[in-house]
Amino acid sequence: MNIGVVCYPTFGGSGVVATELGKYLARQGHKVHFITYSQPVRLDILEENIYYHEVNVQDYPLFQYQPYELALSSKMVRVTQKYKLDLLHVHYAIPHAYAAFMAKQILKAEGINIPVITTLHGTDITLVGKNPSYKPAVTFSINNSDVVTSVSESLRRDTQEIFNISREIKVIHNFVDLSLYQADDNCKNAFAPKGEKVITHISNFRKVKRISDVVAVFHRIQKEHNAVLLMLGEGPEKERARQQAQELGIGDKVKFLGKTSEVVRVLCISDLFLLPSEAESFGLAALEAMAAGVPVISSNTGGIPEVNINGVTGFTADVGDVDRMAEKALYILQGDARLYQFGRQARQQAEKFSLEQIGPKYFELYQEALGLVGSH
Ligand code: GMT
Repeated sequence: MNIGVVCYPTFGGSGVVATELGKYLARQGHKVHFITYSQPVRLDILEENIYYHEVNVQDYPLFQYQPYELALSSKMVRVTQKYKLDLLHVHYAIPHAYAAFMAKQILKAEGINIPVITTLHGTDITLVGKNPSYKPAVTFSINNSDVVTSVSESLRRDTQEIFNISREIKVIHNFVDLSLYQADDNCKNAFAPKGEKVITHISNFRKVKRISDVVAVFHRIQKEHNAVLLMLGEGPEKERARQQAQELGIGDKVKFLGKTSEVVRVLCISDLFLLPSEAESFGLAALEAMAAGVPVISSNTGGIPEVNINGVTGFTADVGDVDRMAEKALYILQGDARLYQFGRQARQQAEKFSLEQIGPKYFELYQEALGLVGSH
């Protein structure tokens, strides 16, 4: 199959899912064409069957905002024609599903009928998509995709509640490549030379992640345990978090590692993962931590409870309830046996979301989508 993939190329979860799925399909022998404005961070363009097409937006002084959707649609049209794509799979509705609809119409006028699969990821629905400035266009592009998937049951429900949706939404949970996650004790010395407990958080440091709760929970943890907090990622709330840590007198214990490519290694040396988000359709970072055998303390919002099972793989608490989060973190950290047990259960839960189990579901969907429009 020749597959076109549109996604955000950044560190965000939707881009990671799109890239890992594309790499998996390429390993199965399909030709996978990524169409994005820069090379996706986890994409190795030297891998077999992987192609990368950059979307270039013309800078013109008349435009206050450059028309990215137009450039993206045009690129989708050209790549589909040149490489005889069988389908377009777009991740994150805004503006990808909208641009894909336009590309589909342009191609239709040329006699090419290509199915569009839209995967909804989270804030494209729960935060940005429902804003009145985007809502009609998002509703239209979801309803006019050939197949729509969401990454959790919770996101499916939210989509149906927020928008006037006339089509089925299939849930395909996010996945993780379990083979990448192996314990790496050697590397632990670098961050925890005195045997400190390693507490980790990974995100794009947006408000929705409630970064100040991460610091507040860690503040309570480190009163009882010799511990460090590793903060991975970049974003608008990072400096505020640094300041908060300084004010609490724990600046030396909170380490900001930025956009590191060593996510897997850091997770493999972690003892506990914190994800206190305000909204979270799935929580891919939590799943990745669990794959590394790391228990998760999280909020119970959105799709997180579909991943982090309260009392089994870690604990969940109401958004903002840092007292309970800290109390449960301390409970897990109380003794190696308990930490090990939660870690093992976390890994077992992650195994239900393996690439081998979830990857084929997308392929089945592609075949279904091709049947829907009839191959060309
Ligand atoms: O929706 C976003 O905030 C961006 C998106 C991303 O690109 O990181 O994150 C969402 O998609 C991830 C992958 O499916 C999910 O694991 C995240 O839970 C989800 N983020 C939110 O819902 C806040």
